[in-house]
Amino acid sequence: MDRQDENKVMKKDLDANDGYSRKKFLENAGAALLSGGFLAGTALPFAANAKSRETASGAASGSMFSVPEVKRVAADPRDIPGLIKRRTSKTHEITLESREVVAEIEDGVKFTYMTYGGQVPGPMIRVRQGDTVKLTHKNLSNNTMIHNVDFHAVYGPGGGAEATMCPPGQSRTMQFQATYPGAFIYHCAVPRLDYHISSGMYGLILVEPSEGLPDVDHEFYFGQNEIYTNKKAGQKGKHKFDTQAMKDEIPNYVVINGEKQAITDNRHGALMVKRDETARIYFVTGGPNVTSNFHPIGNVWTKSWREGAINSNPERFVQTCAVPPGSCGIFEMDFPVPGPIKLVDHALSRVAHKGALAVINVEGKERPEIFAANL
Ligand SMILES: [Cu+2]
Repeated sequence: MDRQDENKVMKKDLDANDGYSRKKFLENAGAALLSGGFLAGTALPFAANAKSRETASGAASGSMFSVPEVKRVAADPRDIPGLIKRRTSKTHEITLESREVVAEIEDGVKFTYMTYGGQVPGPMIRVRQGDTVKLTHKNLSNNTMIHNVDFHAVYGPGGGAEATMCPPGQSRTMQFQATYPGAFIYHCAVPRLDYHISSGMYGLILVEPSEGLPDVDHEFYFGQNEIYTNKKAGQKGKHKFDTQAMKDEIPNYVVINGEKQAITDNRHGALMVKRDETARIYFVTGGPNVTSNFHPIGNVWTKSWREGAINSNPERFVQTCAVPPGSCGIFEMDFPVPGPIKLVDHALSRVAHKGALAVINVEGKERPEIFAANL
């Protein structure tokens, strides 16, 4: 693998400094967004927050705010930092940007996503057990809401939620040591956290064991969340978030990497591997409410670390692994025969009707002693 053993600086091209100050934001979006509840860590009345959000959304359609429209929020499963070969500790300086963007869930269906780094799931962060992370959360100035980050890899209040909370146009920095290994979710944890996570604000941090991980031919990164919108799945136009549907836990989309069938030939393209290669998959379920039953159709998880608990012995030859909201899984696969492998949530209505599908195409010669068709 030629990928670098470093986390990229997770700041992309969008220029945060559009001259829109926090003061203006407060004047226009309503100071309720920052009322004592948030920063004091007590529960903010949801009604008050919802009101301020409506104000903010209203402003978003005017000239003051410009939540940008982007072509894609689906994270590229291959776009992750490479294996850590280093056997000493280091300090990482990592910036996570909160970005609100409008994008399509499927063709013709627009939705206002909330993301880290403009992608769902957010950028995969990779460190070694014992490393220190200086983490800056930057809330872009053209966003409409307050955001933060709660890392399950952190010993500390709220996983850093309070320490990273800030309104649009501001950033905050915290530092933590990654003391225990595994794959862990990070997610937004403001009072309406379910709404923010459903809209895309979650990702995965991998803390490699201090001795490292074995080489594989490919590593892929996926995240699952469910989306609740106010129109039928597939109905063209702009969909708004449906809070009641979320409370009832009845999503109209369940997606892997943010969009319906994002990583398939129907949308951004399937992944390609060669016969006899190996792959390791890092999987995070954002939820906020729905457990993934992660299964590779036409294959099996040769090794499965439930909950991403990489220091445990893996289970072998697991068909379907539950990955609950707020957790992760690490899986390894072999590809002994050619053909498509469909990665699904095996609660299959979510595949047939709601979008939970990704595809790995295996290229190579048939191996009829293992599988033969048309006999
Ligand atoms: Cu948020």
